[in-house]
Amino acid sequence: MSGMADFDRVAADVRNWGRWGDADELGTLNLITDEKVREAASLVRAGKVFPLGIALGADGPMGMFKFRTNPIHLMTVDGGDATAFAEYARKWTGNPTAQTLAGIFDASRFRFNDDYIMMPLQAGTQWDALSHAYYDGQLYNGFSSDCVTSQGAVHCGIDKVDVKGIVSRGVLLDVVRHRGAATALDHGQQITPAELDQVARAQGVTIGTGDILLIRTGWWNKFMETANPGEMVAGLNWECAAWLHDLEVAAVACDNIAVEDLESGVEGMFLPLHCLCLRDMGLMLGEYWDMTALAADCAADGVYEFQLVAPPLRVTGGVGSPLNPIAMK
Ligand code: UVW
Repeated sequence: MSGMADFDRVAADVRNWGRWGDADELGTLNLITDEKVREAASLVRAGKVFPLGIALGADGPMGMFKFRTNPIHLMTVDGGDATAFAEYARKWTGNPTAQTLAGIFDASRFRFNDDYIMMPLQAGTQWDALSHAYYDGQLYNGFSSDCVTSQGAVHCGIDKVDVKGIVSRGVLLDVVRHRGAATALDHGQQITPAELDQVARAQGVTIGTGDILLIRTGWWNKFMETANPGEMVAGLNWECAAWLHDLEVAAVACDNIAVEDLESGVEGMFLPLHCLCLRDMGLMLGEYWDMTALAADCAADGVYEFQLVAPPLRVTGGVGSPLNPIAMK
């Protein structure tokens, strides 16, 4: 177990504050250059498309943290309304919504359905914005944490990264396959920088500046088997933050709940990798990315690089966003 002095030393080493200017809110996404985007596009060779987003619905993986529920999907107009309201306008008045629907259905053969989704922005496949986690009263680049209020994040919100897309070369590191695990990594043996280097070497893939790294732990596959949102599966240890910094990756995503292992590794600090990546490095974290089909294809053709298109929703002041990232080979 490391102590707070170790954490503070690493935090000082990896801190990117001021590197792209005092007003910067993009963080390591700055490492994605035009050339990187062109390189990523050149990786689409076979025409294969892999959506990485999980289904948004009541059966989702929320449950470990009681402050987050699974998405709630509600219909506001459906086939029942089409039947009920076709006659409504002739019989009843007094409900303007019903009158409007009745007017539409009565006037022509046109029918439609409408719906809502209500969900925490962290309830599915997501990006954590740079304002999602912090410590000591400061966000990435030194912005004061009180700029995030009930009205959203004035600085480092998910809307601030919109200009980047986000598109880059994606690289998958399949730790499940590397360890020969049946479904998911056993909890207890955290993923280390040395192991990630070994996985990359074994897969014959290099990691370059501006890449977005996808690391597979099998958490999602385990959850699909057990429906237990409290599944414990090994994640990245906190020292991976320095490794990500040295490799100059633009962002990192996992198929698990928090990217990092839920057993901290730093006495007195919960989710230290979150703090180092989001707050010190300005590096966004992706969680609950379903890499199953992509990993199977990479294992089959031996190609672990691809174009990754992963734009968040432009939620004004949001501290995260659901998305459906797409890998293309
Ligand atoms: C927290 O940081 C609390 O959660 P997440 O793992 O979703 O980023």
